[in-house]
Amino acid sequence: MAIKILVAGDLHLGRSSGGIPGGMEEISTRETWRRIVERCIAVKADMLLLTGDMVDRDNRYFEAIGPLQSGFARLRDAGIMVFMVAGNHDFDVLQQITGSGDYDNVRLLGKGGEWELARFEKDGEQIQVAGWSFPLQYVYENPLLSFDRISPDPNYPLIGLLHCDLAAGESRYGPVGETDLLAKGADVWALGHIHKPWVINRERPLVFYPGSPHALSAKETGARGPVLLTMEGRSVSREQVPLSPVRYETLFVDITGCADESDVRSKITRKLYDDGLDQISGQQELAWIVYDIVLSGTHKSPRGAESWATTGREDYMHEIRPGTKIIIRTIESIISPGIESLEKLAGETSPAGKLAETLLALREGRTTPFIDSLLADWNLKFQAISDSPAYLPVRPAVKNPDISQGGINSIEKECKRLLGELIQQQNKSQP
Ligand SMILES: [Mn+2]
Repeated sequence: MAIKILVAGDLHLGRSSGGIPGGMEEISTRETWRRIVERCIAVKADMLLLTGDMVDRDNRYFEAIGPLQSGFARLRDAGIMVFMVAGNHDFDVLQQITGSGDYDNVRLLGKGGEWELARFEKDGEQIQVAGWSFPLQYVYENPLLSFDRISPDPNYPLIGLLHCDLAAGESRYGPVGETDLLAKGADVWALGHIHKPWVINRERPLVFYPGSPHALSAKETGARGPVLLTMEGRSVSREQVPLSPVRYETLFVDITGCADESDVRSKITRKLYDDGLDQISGQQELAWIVYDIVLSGTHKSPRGAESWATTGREDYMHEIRPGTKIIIRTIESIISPGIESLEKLAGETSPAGKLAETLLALREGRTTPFIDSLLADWNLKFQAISDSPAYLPVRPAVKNPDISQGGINSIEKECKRLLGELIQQQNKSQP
């Protein structure tokens, strides 16, 4: 008989999705916790595995504990086991909740940073769950170094539960390497900490981050939700269950050929509608789709086209079906002046000529002395900003940013913007 397991982590109870007007219950992570619990019951899951950071450190006492407890009680009444580990956000609070002894169906594994093994049995089938919890907010050492202190039975499937920072090099959030995980003899590693859903290894062992089940900010794009595992012996199938009430997306809108404001606006509206329909197919639970729009294509006045698009952005809200609304969070522009005008201009020695030459070179992947000097300048300034003490607390989140590509994108964007303005001024001064 198959064993059904729902896996979630990084819910950050106490937080809500950003960039959405009003403070509705449906955009808070409590709502997604409620949905996870109800889904466990609806699919008749045997167990729920939680991979840490279920509770947000900054908001824990007031908002998180009550919902977590009532969820545990619902699961207890439905006969569903919960195995969990603590992350860097909830290393102390999960222990307080489970320490009360009210929930004999809930096991916090690996308290105090000591690996712990639990057994689950159903109809004569057995699964082992090994877990390790954060003992403190920061852990600089690889938690797998002490894994060998437990002795799982090789005759039964083994699931490892761990909140850790994979492939990050040095980290204060439990750094581990992929090879460490592969070598431990587990059939599945369910991980927490990284918010992007990520499958590191597909075949035994299956190694994956379910990602944050509730999209918290515009950085967390795409479908979000817990992962449903079905285990038959040692064979595992995996399926994401998109339960997040919010989805963030970036949408490119090519405005080439748009003659006026109403053209640009209706192009955007149409694109939003088409994309919105794609997003909601199969996702009954979606209450909000939040778009970052990037205007692209060519226009003789890039600046003008951008301003047509951005006026009235704040008021845009479209109900694409009852209960699901679309809003625009930001509009950015990478519209460029038409290629014909670029080639013609590039021959001139004027400032516009210089910009056009630069844009053509960037488009063809070439570099010029001008681009090299801008890029060197950009790198210096970027370094100065990222080295500033103000960014110290967030620096671990910015891992190896592709600095030169960022510089090139910025240069391209600014060249387009400047050139657009120059052309517009020229057009105005012509009789
Ligand atoms: Mn974490």
